[in-house]
Amino acid sequence: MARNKIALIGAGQIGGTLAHLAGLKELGDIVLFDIVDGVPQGKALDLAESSPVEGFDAKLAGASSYEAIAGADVVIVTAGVPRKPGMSRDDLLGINLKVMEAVGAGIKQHAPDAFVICITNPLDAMVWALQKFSGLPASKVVGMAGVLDSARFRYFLAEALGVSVRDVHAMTLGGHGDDMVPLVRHSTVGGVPLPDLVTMGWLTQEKLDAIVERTRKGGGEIVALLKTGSAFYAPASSAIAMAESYLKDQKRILPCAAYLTGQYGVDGTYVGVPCLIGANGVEKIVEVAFNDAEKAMFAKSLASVNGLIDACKQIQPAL
Ligand code: TXD
Repeated sequence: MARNKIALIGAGQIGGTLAHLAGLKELGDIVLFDIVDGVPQGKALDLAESSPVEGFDAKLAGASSYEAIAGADVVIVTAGVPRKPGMSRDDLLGINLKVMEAVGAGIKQHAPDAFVICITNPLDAMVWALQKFSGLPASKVVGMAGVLDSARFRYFLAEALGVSVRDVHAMTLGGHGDDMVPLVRHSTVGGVPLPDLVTMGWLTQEKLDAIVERTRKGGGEIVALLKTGSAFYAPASSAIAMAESYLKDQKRILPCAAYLTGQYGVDGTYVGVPCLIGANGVEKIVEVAFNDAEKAMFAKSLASVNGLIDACKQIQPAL
């Protein structure tokens, strides 16, 4: 059986890390595409030269033309400009919307059967625009944010409690912004919900509140430390988990920005919700029962996403 093909649009910090992980995990042959000539070719060659040492078989190629992504099974999009210190995700909107238009056209023409994962910020608006520009079915176009935000939440909890990250399950839904929705009641350590851990004295309410707040601001914390650019290792790992669930039909339930058609009382918007990812793309959207406080947080986050989508429509009335 022929190997799968993974096309990475954008060969920057995340794109390069995606290629590295996809190679190490032998997910398929890899094409790195970027508008900056030389960078995708250089990264592809460097990674290919690591393959004999690491012991993985994959063809790696760099490209500056969309023909190279032809027939891709998975396309992961990081093309665009990342945040700089002091810059909000929304500042990126105008620049990256134009990038999505070009990328959407490239995917439509050369990889219309692919499962497309968008990472470019502002995430929820960019994945919405990419689906429109590409014309692919909404079940095949998802955004990566929830896996990353949940991973940050999980890591902070594991660190605070001194337990393995493997035993911490946590979920962050809503838009990928500072008003994202970390779901405390639905997150567990060793199967025990977080509020019960507070009752049991494992964690104080203050510490839990601080972790929730740190999770919301997790992206900014890294931006402030790095000073140039934003997080890339954990974002790449997160998108690879989504790609792997699709390619191997794992049917994992992962929080992704997905197109809602009535679920959660929302229609026609992309926002972070738990999705079952299998060979058909988003096969199911899980509707978590919210209490009033969670409903209010989700509504606030959704309003921010809708604001960004409206801003896209202003810039591009055709959308
Ligand atoms: O959770 C999440 N979704 C995110 C999103 C977490 C972290 C970072 N997030 C966003 O991902 C970030 O705000 C950016 O919008 C993207 C990519 O981040 P990365 O750190 O990889 O940015 P780089 O290193 O600047 O890489 C972007 C590449 C760069 O090489 C550009 O030359 C290229 O994109 N680029 C393009 N490639 C193809 N086509 C076009 N038009 C294009 N424009 C720029």
